[in-house]
Amino acid sequence: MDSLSAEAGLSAAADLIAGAERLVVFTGAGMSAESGVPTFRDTLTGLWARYDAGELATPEAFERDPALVWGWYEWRRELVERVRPNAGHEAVARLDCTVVTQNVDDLHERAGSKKPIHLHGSLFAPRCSGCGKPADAPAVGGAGGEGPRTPPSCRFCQSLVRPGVVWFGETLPVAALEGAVEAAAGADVLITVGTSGVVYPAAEIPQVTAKRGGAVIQINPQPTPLDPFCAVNLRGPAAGVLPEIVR
Ligand code: BV8
Ligand code: ZN
Repeated sequence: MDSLSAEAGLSAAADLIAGAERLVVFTGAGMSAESGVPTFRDTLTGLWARYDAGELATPEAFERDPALVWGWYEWRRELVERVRPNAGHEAVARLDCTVVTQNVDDLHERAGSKKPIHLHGSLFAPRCSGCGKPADAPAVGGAGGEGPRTPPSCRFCQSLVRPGVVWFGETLPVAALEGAVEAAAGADVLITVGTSGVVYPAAEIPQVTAKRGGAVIQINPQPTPLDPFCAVNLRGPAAGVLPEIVR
């Protein structure tokens, strides 16, 4: 179904959500854009501009230059600590739904969403790169600015502590992926918000719902490869559209 006029699209989406029995909200970096968190493609500003996100977010990059990669994630963590959930996060928190996110920020939790499923980990769960044990979260509110920072050492085995995120080439946490696929397979309505739908296996999630006959609603200012799977495509920003369709 091609995109209905904006008004019709908004009310069709609102009706689907109001009538949903098992609702999933699937989010990407665009969900946090209006809070001031750069999307994955935009995170490379300033010092980081000379690097490719896909390169920095890899075990090889951490192996090669741990201080550069740790510095990048610490910069992103401090940025997230300085911002607040937006009206989109707040609208999602009002819904009785399962939240599945690719984001490593904690804005869904801070808006009040219960136990969102983090497919790609979190900026707030550092662990040892050797023994895997959780490491102490770095002090809150540091304004370390941009630049390489030496990662702390594990107090159990002295190996380097790494960010608790999933890097390219690494498998996703099994429980998170299984929980997300199960929720998507059982959903009668899934809203996909602010994702370019190019990173796998995460991008499969909305497709699981569509292939099971569920209705998929997309919120994104731009078209994405997920368009063909969607019953309703709403071309707008998350913090503008979600409060409109969540009664
Ligand atoms: C794996 C954590 C087993 C770290 C991330 C199948 C086909 C092709 C490739 C593969 C495949 N299977 C596996 C691969 C390889 C790879 C992959 O998918 N590569 C892609 C690039 C082709 N996948 C993996 O490596 C995965 N692991 O498969 O393991 C394996 C291992 C080896 C070999 C084979 C299999 C692990 C992937 C996870 C990587 N970690 N994040 C960190 O954050 O630093 S991924 C990271 O990038 C994010 O988490 C997210 O998933 C992705 C970015 O996408 P988006 O969130 O969508 O953000 P993006 O910036 O792209 O787009 C923003 C969108 O928002 C845009 O559409 C924009 O229009 C919109 N927008 C902007 N403003 C707003 C808005 N929308 C609404 N409102 C607004 N205001
Ligand atoms: Zn260790």
